[in-house]
Order: sequence, then C-alpha cells, then structure tokens
Amino acid sequence: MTSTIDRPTLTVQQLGGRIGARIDGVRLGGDLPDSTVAAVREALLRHKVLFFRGQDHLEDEQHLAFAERFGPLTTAHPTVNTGSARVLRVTANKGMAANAWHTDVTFVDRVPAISVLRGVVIPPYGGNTVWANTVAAYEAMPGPLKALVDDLWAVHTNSYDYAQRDEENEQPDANYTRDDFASQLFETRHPVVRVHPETGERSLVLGNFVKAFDGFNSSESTALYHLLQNRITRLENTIRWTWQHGDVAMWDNRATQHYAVADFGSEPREMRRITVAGDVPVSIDGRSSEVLAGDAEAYSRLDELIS
Ligand SMILES: O=C(O)CCC(=O)C(=O)O
Ligand SMILES: [Fe+2]
Repeated sequence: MTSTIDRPTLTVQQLGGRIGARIDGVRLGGDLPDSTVAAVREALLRHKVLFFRGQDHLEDEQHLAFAERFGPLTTAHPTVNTGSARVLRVTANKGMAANAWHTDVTFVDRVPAISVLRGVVIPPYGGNTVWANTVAAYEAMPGPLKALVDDLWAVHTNSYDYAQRDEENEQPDANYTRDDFASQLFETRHPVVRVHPETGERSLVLGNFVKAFDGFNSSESTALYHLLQNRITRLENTIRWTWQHGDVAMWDNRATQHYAVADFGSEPREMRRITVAGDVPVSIDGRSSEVLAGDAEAYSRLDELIS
C-alpha cells in the first residue's frame, strides 16, 4: 500500500459562475511551500474569493504568518484599535458598517490588496458574508455605461452622513464605535475603474465609502451610485458563505466588495481579519488616486510592496 500523503494535493472547486472557490488540501500557516502559495494566489486572482474549511488549528500567529506570504501586512485598521497591532477583531457591525456593501478601506489611497478573515465565534444562525465580483460587474456593462465610468472619479471617505444610515441593524455590543472609526478624517479620490495591478483586468472601485462623484451633485451622485452598485450586487455576481468554525475566507480586495449580513440577533459572532497591503489604484489612462485628507503612511507602507 502506498504511504500516507503528507501534503495532499491542493484542489480548487469553483463554487459560483462568476465568483468564489473552495480550496481543499492545504493546512494554512506560514510554512507552506512557495508552489502552494503561488497556486493559492493564482486561484485568488481567478475566483476573487477563496474559502478554506477545517483550519481549526489557526491562531493569530499562524494566521498572520499565512497572510504575510502574500505580501507586507497593513496595521489592523487606519483608525480602529481592537487590541492588536495587525489583527482586526470584528465582533459586530456598528461603526464598521460591515452590513453594507463595501471594498475594505477605500477611504485611503493605498487600498488593501487582500484580506484574510477567520471565523472565531460562529453564531448558531445567520451571520453569513456575501462577496461580489467588481471585475465581472464592469465586464457585463453595456458600452455606453462603460464609457461613462471609464472616465469617472469618486471621492471616498470614512466620515459618514450618519442621518442616512440604517440604525436598525446595529449591534449594541460593538467593541468600537463610529466615533473611533471616524476619529481621523480620510478622503481619497479614486478612479471608478482601476486597472488591476496583477491581472490587468478593469475593476470598479465603489462601495459604501463613496461620498460623491466628480462633477455630479449629491442627488445625481446618489442615483448614479445606486445604478452602479445594483450591477455589482446582483445575485448572479455574488457568492454567499455560511460560516463554520475553522473556516477562513480570503478575498482580492481589488476585485470585490463584500457584505456581512446582520441577522444573528444578539448571538455572539467574532471574526478576525488580517490585511495584505495594496498599491494606489491607477485609472485606465494611467492616473493614480489622490489623497484629499489624512495620511495613511502608518497604516500601510507603499515602499515595502513587492508588486
Ligand atoms: O464580519 C464579516 O463577515 C466581514 C466583516 C468585514 O467587512 C471585514 O472583515 O472586512
Ligand atoms: Fe470589510
């Protein structure tokens, strides 16, 4: 009989037509062979979000070591401190507005490249996370809409218009507040269509941190925002994950948005996120995003990036 396979072959099971794959045969950690890291990166660039089951062995240390194989890490968050330098603890949605469609941290210029999220406390029901493919959404647009967004820029901010937010879904036991979240103002002008630095694909840079589009007044911006977001979040363009203990989700933050569904009542739920630094988006015509307020150098260093 053949000996036990020490390192089972990595398998990639596509889950959705446009987004999502499950990876089996990998025990996550910092000591994976380069070939495995390369295979995971390739699957991530193709499927945009990857799911790993059965990673119950992971603690913060191995989670950090695994994420770091994909590039230098950011600090936990530009403004929120949940008790660890590089691990963001997400225990509820208040302040983070995670139950709204967003791409992580688009209010800074150096939008994170990859987020790695581990389920620590999984509620008995609800608390799914949903991801949407912002590349597929762009590709599915009719020509005239592409022509509009190709040359469109938007201002993203971490300062909310609180009056317009939905108070109903907020969890009372958040370990940080909106005041923490917006304790320092960040505002950045991004192209609505960025060229992905690794795949060359065109991807929409939108989501909940958008404040307004250049050249449009606020009611026009709102209408345009909904028009574009509706295309990103249509169900065919998404994948929804029901968490089990030991699950890890990893997404390409340059090609996706996500939404944490706030339907777990008062049940406990805890996730931990580690973030791989990303570069400054570049438009189709080669112009980079522009900082309007805030200095994100302490959050994420551009000079350390490998790509
Ligand atoms: O809690 C979740 O499922 C996702 C939260 C979130 O938006 C994030 O970790 O970036
Ligand atoms: Fe997020």
